[in-house]
Amino acid sequence: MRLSRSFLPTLKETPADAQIASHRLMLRAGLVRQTASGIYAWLPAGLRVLRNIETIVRQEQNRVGAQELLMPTLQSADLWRRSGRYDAYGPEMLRIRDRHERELLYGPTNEEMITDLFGQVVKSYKDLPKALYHIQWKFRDEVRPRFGVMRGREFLMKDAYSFDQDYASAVASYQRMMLAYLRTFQRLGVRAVPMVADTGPIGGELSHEFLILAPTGESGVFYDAALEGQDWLAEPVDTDNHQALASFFDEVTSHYAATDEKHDEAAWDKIPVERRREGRGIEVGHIFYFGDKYTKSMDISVTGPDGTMIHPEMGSYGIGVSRLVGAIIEASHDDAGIIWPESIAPFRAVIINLKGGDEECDALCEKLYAAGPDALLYDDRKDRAGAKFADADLMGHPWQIIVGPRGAKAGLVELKHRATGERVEISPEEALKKVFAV
Ligand code: 5CA
Repeated sequence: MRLSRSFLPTLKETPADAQIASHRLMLRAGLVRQTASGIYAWLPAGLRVLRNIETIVRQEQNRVGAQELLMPTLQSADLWRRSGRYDAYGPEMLRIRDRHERELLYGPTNEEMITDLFGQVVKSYKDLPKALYHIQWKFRDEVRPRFGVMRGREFLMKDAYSFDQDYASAVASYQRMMLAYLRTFQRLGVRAVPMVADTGPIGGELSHEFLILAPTGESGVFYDAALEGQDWLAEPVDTDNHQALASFFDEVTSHYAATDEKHDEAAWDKIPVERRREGRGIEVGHIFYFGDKYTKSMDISVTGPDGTMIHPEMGSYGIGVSRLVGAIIEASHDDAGIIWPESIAPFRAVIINLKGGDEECDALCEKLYAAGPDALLYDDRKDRAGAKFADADLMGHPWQIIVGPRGAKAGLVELKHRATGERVEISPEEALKKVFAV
């Protein structure tokens, strides 16, 4: 994309109402604009980040056998009356009436709808297990929407739901999702630590939250350093093997990790001092096992192995896709701007033309731009070099390909790495190869 023709409105000034770095940077880098309290429009660069996150989330969900579908944002109140949650959910639920005075709501989550859909289709234990997910906008009328997309009212969530014939199989589904989450967050370029959690309005007895460490996080976190540095991508776990899943799960959960709500001083004191890690964290994912809470209350059953009817055991598994954009920036930025992990950057590189109008600079930039893929941005604006550098740092592209008159004469460009600040002078072909041949 050419910056001169794009809709990527960067701001020099710091927006007055944004309290934390990620919110300021998301506005300044032109990723989002607020349209109403806690509701945001995603501008082209922001949307590219969301889509990149979705792709990784999707691949890792598919990898553990979850199937994607798409449920609507609007749901009928009657569906929620069946589980008893319509009245219990409280003022966070946005309730709507249509022209026939029928009661609807904007979905804050989808346990009821997926349970109903499941019940319409699956009639026997032989069709279990099943795991289904979608990536859809949710609405929760938060009392205090704040920190931009981090605590919005409308937000994008990946929510998955598992159905199993018994406890052992349901626990394996839960463990499979935990692995998928650890792999997902690692691929997104961040460390998210799973911590024992409360279940809140979703209910159930087993639950973990995944927290990204950042000083502005809403929760205090305490964890054992043994949880750092584990490589979930390099160590494949056979997710069809309950034994292998259980030992993976036991390994992860054997190390202490808790938010302030669940913190246990006695257990903490037993961890060697040099391994204690304390800080703040942002919740980017939350997984729940709640047995037959919904299948029972909504009267959904399937034929069991001995011919009697059973209520399948369920779990639900959320990832805050739009919140992740803010959380990742919170964990990865400096004074100059965003430092995108390569896997989700809206653009992988920007070509910075230091002297627009110079025949050799223009020709070299055009040649580079024509040879690059869609993820190559070209700053062809008639601006000063300083302004282009500042915008490139602000927008956080992992690589900057800098083209100046001296280099252009010699057939060379400067390649700058945003995260480390390292610069090398190389040929345009080598620069493209280095940036895009991953
Ligand atoms: N049904 C379950 C799991 S599918 C559920 O709704 N879980 S949740 O309430 O924990 O939400 C899942 C994730 O959505 C959270 O971990 C968080 O990352 C994200 N989220 C929740 N509320 C908001 C909000 N107001 N703004 C942005 N993201 C949010």
